[in-house]
Amino acid sequence: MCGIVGAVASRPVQEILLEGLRRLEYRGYDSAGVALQTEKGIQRCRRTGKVQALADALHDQPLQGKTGIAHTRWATHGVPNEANAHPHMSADQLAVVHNGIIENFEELKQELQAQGYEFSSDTDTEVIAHLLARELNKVSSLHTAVANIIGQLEGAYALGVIEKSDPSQLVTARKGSPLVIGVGMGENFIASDQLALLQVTDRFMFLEDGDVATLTAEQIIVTDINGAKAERKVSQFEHGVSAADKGEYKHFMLKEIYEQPEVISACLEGRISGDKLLEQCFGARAASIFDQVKQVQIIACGTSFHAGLIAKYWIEELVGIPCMVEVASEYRYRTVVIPQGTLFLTISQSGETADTLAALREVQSRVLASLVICNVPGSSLVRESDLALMTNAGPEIGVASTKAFTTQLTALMLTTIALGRRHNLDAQTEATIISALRKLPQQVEQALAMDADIEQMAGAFAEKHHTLFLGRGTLYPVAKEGALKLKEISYIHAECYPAGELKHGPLALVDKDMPVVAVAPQNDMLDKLKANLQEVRARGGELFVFAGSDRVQAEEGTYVLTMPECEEIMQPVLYTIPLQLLSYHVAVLKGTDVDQPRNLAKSVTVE
Ligand code: HGA
Repeated sequence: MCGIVGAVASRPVQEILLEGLRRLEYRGYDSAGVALQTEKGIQRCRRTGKVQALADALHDQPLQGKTGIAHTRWATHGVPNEANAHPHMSADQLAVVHNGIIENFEELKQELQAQGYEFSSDTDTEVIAHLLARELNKVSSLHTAVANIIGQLEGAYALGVIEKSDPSQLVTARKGSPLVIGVGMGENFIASDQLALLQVTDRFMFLEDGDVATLTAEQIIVTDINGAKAERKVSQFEHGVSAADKGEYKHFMLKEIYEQPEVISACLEGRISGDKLLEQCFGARAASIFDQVKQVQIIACGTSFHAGLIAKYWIEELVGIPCMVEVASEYRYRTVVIPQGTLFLTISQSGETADTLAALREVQSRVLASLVICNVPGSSLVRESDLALMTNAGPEIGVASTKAFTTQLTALMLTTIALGRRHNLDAQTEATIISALRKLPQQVEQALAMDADIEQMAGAFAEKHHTLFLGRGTLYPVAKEGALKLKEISYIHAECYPAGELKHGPLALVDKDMPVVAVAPQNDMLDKLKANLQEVRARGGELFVFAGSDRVQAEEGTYVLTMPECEEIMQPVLYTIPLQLLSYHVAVLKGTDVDQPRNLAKSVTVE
């Protein structure tokens, strides 16, 4: 996490940097800062809290400069205070912004302190500033100094550096943390993601691990990990600028919930034809890889992990091969046995999720092939996987993921079909699924029409401290995702159980103060689920049921909202919608910061 922006131009850049930070605030927001090359040398301004606090300070005392770097922080080393906020400086010579973690910073810090370098923060980042200052005693070019010191850094970094003797340049480098270069006309930029720069350019250059680049207003020079000059392709941003605006909506989260019919269509576009999947959408090598797949290992974190849990049901039922699902932070650190013919499937909105990326790197050479389901083209997971299927959800700004999840599910169903063709899935079943997928955007639209009823229902939750979510089958992970959403943005404790587990423990918690949310579609598990719901009612628990049939009746203490009709196979997508809306409205009633909930950040690029 953390967001970096930098600019080198022939016009003042303070406002460009601030706007970039506002657009990156989803990545971290405990403090923010800028450093600019001014007539008085490098000048810096930092504030704790949100970017607005920094903007207010700069409004009172603007910094005039045409080259600068800026940062919005999500602390990993050192508490979120002004001294730890970036940019970090070495005396008044240079300033650095950093996203990532320097694992060996303690050793480096001791060494530098012994040589007389004074530290003014508890961050790992500050060692980079002093290492550079020390290196600049030996070499005259900032580019060379950066290239020389990055070899000493263990861990992950994306850097932006300015140095006082040459105000016309900005040097950047990356390894393991995201960074793009925005290519302008007579001005150039850096940022942690493209969104931050859409105000100034729509052309981007992606750096590879170990690259160092020097930007001036007129040119960009890149060297690779070996110090050799490198060419990196410039590509055009694909989504409209409006994707980064809230429009008529009060929050990005609500906007993104409402975008789901459109983005699910976008995810299907060009990938299905008639009643068939166009398998080439996975890339030229896909067919020969899929032919050899004997099982699937899914690795993901958070919401993406829930998408993976649903895909497991699909793959085992429709493909008929084993599918394992595990959170990346566990998988990457344990001894894993990888059977032959394993397709390693990662799921990540940003494509930069540190644990998922590390897991991929850990096993890349031991698996048959890797496939990523991802929303950000050009991200690390996309670049490093053998195959990629983009979710095409467009930029997701709300920290709590919504449209990314439902498009992940759409993409996972496409993956299930591609694999299923080689195993259990016949043409007729494929046609049925494709037809269900085609109907999905409209059904999601109908689910969104439940909004007003759900808003009313939210009142029953706002004062509560605990909730329980229940589901069975593919709707169990959907209920888990519902519980995660509620805790993320409303800070209400939400647990989720497969409904059949209720009697094995959690039933002890149920009383009138613990609302129970259940997703109860019309399927052959309905009677079993209804029995579980009776167990709740018998203990005085209030039930809030999203039901797929009139066989779940509203009565005292049981509130029922009927879902639009939908093919059973795509129910996980549809039943996600009311749970997203429920969390949203509860959070709004509680007055929390919906788009930037406390303690969280969006693209989790640290361990
Ligand atoms: N380690 C640095 C940067 C943190 C970061 O990238 N977070 O996502 C710090 O703590 O300031």
